[in-house]
Amino acid sequence: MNKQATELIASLSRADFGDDFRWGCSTSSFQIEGAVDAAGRVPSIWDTFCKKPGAIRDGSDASVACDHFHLWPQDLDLGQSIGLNAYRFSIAWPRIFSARGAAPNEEGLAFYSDLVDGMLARGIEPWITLYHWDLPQYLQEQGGWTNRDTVSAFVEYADVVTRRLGDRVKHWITHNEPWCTAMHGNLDGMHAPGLRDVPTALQVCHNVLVSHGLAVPVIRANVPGAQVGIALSLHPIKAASDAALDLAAVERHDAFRNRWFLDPLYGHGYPQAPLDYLGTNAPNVEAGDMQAIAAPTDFLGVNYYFPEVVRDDPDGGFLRTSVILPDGRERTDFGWEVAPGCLTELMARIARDYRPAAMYVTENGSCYDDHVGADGSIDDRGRRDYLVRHLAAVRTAQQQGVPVKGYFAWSLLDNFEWSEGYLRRFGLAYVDFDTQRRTLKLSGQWYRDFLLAGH
Ligand code: IFM
Repeated sequence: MNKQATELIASLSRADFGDDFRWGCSTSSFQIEGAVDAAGRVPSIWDTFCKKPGAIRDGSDASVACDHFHLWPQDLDLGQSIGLNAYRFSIAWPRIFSARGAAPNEEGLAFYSDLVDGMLARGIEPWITLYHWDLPQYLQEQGGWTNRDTVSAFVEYADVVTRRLGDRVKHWITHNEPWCTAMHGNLDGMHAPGLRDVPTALQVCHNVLVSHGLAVPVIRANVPGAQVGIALSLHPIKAASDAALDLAAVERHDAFRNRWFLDPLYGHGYPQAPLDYLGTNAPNVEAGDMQAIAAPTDFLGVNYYFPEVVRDDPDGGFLRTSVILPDGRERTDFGWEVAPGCLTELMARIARDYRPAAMYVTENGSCYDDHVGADGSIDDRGRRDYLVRHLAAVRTAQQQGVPVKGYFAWSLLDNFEWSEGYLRRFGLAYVDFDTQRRTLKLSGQWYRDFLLAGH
């Protein structure tokens, strides 16, 4: 057991975080729902991508996943048993609109309406993400996020969903991790739709941000008392060495990885340096776009997993940087560095540079290769320690005056981890994908005991 974690377990208390702190878990529609053909759902870009040979490492797809579409009552019971007071999930756009211009699908809306009622009945506050990567395939066929009509389609989708659920759901996240939507989807091809093209990736990124900005006032108009935000994947960037070239590489990498999103969202426009070296690859920005992107929000969602270490590299793409994996660092079984202090540092920096009214850790979690013991238990103390240490990092940020008001662990359940298929487990509950049995791991039991003890 990690010595630091042992000491933290003894000293950390839920009460320290304040009475109105949100204690949650996060999930996303495509990763858990399954039932891809049920109740009028049409294919998403991820259903298509999964069919591409070699796209998913274990050759799997999410047609069943955790079968949450059918098993949601027991999943909400699980969340309630852990003591969650909030739960972040996403809506599958292909369940709501079956074609461009079609009427909203009542069966899809009813599914989410029942899910929301199920949360409220269990004392769990629903937090909705509108876009967690499952774009309807019919929109990709007209150019996906490169087509401005997809921006309009998103705003219409946000309008319909918030009209229907806004009487009960007050917390709305427009997009999850636009960096991944744009760059994994269109630059490195790791995610759907699997493209590798710099201008496409940059235009997707811009249009996604515009769609966020245009949706914000629509959500506010439909939802009395709405709290609206966006969830960004953010990484503190560290230099591979003290060499001046590597320090400059940090600036370039950070400007694109983090500031490319934070700066325009908080009204500063895109950082100039990346615009300069992007040259003709820079996105087409229409009049009014930057004002739209800077629509005031109520909170920032911070998805934090690990820092990145970079070095100067003339062959390292348009950023001329390479991400390296230094030896001797503590890592999860996915190879991601474990660096809780970087979460404190990241939130303090955001508070200082952008002054969001509130911040929530909307995702944080770890992937370890779990083993089911002879007695059926899962002793995932690596994940438990990761959780404890990152909660302590959040508390430290709070003590420094950072307005962090909630923590959502990724994830409630093991699920479909995108291009890794089912090879990577992040859940606080273990899912046996043959039987769909859920078993709370040691980490989930610790979270439960921590939450219930302080209540
Ligand atoms: O599973 C993903 C999630 O969908 C988005 N954020 C990172 C998680 C772990 O990779």
